[in-house]
Amino acid sequence: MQTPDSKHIVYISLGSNLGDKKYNLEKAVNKIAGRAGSVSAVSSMYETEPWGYESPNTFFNMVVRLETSLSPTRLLKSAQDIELEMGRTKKSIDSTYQDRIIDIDIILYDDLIMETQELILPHPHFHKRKFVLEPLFEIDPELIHPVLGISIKEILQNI
Ligand code: PH2
Ligand code: MG
Ligand code: MG
Repeated sequence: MQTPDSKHIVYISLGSNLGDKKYNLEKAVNKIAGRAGSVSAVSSMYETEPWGYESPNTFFNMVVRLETSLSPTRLLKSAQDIELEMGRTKKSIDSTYQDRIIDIDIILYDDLIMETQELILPHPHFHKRKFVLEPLFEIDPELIHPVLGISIKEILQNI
């Protein structure tokens, strides 16, 4: 049973490729910690090339582990609020990714598998993206992908 104080373990991926990128990541992590729960692990920041679209602006990416009592939907709303407060504008144009001040994505929420219009868990692309897998590996290499049934370490070895 889920009570209001149940703790859920969530992994969140953050990325920024505009402005003071490292500062943007730090600010977003502080905002998450201030309103969504307690941040129990933080990866290093990784400089990465834009994946899936062309841009001269490289990214900084990181992953944090969050312990939260928020539901997936509430947590998503909280992440979206933070993105907006930090000045995030367009998400994509004609389904092409855009440069951004901050992107906050829920990657895993316990071992929950769900799909609604607004949120798919686990994140449907993260197992293909080194910019998520590498920082996640740094925090929890043995973590099992709930759909693929293999660890982050194994996913990275096969990529
Ligand atoms: N996010 C994307 C698309 N491409 N590439 C990098 N390196 N880092 C990202 O965070 C990223 C991306 C969509 O959200
Ligand atoms: Mg994203
Ligand atoms: Mg996003």
